[in-house]
Amino acid sequence: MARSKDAGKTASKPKSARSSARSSTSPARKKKSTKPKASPAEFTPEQDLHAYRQMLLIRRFEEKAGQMYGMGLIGGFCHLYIGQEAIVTGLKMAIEEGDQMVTSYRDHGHMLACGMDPRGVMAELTGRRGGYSRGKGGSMHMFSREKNFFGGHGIVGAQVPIGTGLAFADKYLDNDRVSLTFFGEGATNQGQVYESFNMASLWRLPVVYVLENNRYAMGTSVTRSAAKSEELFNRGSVYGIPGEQVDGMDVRAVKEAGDRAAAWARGGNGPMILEMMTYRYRGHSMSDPAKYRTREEVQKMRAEHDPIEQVRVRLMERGATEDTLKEIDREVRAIVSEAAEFAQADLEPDASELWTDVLIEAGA
Ligand SMILES: Cc1ncc(C[n+]2csc(CCOP(=O)(O)OP(=O)(O)O)c2C)c(N)n1
Ligand SMILES: [Mg+2]
Repeated sequence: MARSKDAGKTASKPKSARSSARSSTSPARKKKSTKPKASPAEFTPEQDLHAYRQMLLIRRFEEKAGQMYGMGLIGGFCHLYIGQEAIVTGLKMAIEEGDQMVTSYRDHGHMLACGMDPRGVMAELTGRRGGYSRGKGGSMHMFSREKNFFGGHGIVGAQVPIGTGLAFADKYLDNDRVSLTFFGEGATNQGQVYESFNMASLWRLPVVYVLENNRYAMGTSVTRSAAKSEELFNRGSVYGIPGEQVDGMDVRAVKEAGDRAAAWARGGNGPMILEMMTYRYRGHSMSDPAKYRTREEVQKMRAEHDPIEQVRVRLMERGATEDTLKEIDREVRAIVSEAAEFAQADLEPDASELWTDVLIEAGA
């Protein structure tokens, strides 16, 4: 792979040290780390409609979750994904049935993109027995083996070794699957991320590291917390992991980069890092008034880069009618309302459930 300025310093290493690194015939060494490409390939109208519907579902679901939290119907933490919808939507369009996803606590969008039932997700938020963790996990702890979604993790960066482990299992089982392992830019300064990079590169594990750079980790801006914050996609370079920076607000760019990265990992070349440049419109969690940034900054992102609006404009330019788009909006709102009603009508778990699902039964 191309060397960054810093990585270039390794050129002065003794020859023996260089030759003990991965062989220069490794395809990973030829892959360049790059900044975003100028313009991604167009979507077909069907792809645009699919992306529009999917991103709108995530946005409306999150808006409803925010409302319900405000009404006291959701307890605990609740981190919304509003603004970042193009990332999980575009990547889901790039991967194949059976590929896995694992992410942090900002996870509702990932679950919906994986095809998990909005009723089960919302009921988990309200702590009801029809929720994905039977009402005992909440926003940050939901899983679906059926949909290959492995959580939902509250400890920053904890999902990175887990996603790497999924890829280890995939390689071991030789099942041709890829693990998409998402984390925020705030997690990129954690040791466990680099321990994972090392093993993933060493064993050429089929993992795509999706770094969702929304510019803030709680109230701390990336420029205040990360060295060389303008090129986090290069953070795997010393391990020989190629990286790309991607416009994470453009679902087409996300899918295109996802196609490349998934093919790379599936092709036996090892891991790849996709740094998705994005923005969260809401505070870190529902309890964050977001005073560390200006209202104008948020407004500018919404007005100029909104991922859903971009697709809406494209669809209209290519002949979609207002009626078609309104109909999609109506359908999506109906799905979300139904989920919200279910999540309020469903029962709370019975007290006898307090000790179930805590430990796996012997022999299970
Ligand atoms: C190990 C650990 N340290 C600190 C926290 C508290 N914490 C929760 S979220 C967060 C910020 C993480 O930001 P980032 O990785 O950028 O993800 P984002 O919230 O922007 O999606 C912090 C510090 C935590 N949950 N776990
Ligand atoms: Mg962040």
